[in-house]
Amino acid sequence: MPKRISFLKRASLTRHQMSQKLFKIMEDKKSNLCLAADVTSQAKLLEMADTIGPDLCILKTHVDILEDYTPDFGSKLRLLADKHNFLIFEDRKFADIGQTVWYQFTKGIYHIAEWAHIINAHIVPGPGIIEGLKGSSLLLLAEMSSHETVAKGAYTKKAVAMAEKYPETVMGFICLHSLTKDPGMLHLTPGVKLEPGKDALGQRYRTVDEILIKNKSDIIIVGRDITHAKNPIEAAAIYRKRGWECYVQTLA
Ligand code: 5BU
Repeated sequence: MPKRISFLKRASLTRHQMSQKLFKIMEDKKSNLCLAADVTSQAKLLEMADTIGPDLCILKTHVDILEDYTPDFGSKLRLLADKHNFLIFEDRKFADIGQTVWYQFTKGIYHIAEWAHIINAHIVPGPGIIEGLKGSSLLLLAEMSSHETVAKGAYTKKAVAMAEKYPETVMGFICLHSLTKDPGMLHLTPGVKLEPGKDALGQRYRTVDEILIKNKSDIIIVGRDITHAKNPIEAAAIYRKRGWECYVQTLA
């Protein structure tokens, strides 16, 4: 099986400054764990960011599920990101024409551009969506974890081709497998648990080992198995450790 290049080396193989920063955080913290902090209370989210933050390279948000959102949310989360050295990824999944996604990214209630380090987008609209988000730190949805997703085959290849045209904006992919030989590109995978399985609404879970060793992804995105654990801090530590072991095991 071909071995992987270290995250530290890969930091020097990308022009994207946010990717360089992320590779370095991963190496410094020995973490390829992204927490999907899917809670509906801002206080709870900020508490998790403060307690679990030391184990994370990225904290992923869905800001629009917060029931008590206040405009200082972004600055409070940024303070915790600085304190614990993780990046904030708003999983907004932009999906409209370039002009509209630019408004959605910079305006409205959430002003995502002011606090999120990383965002993501569907490729359905075509390259105009990347043009509209130019200069951001963008992940393209090339594959999804859910049952009977249509993001596969030619669609996934199209995402890779679109990413290659915008190296100054696109950092990599949300995907299930490594998709490109370009070592500067990042691969982040949701739908991860310690045991395979599914939920009641179409989510499919694969194991950490399958995602990182067999499929050669880079970062595991874990939500409910940490947030709903009896002890989320311990659960996060287990995922960080297993994720890092899988990475080290596949190094050249
Ligand atoms: P879970 O609790 O580990 O199932 O949470 C998974 C998270 O990843 C959740 O925030 C989803 O919105 C997100 N996700 C996903 O599950 N599958 C995908 O294909 C994409 C995002 Br894209």
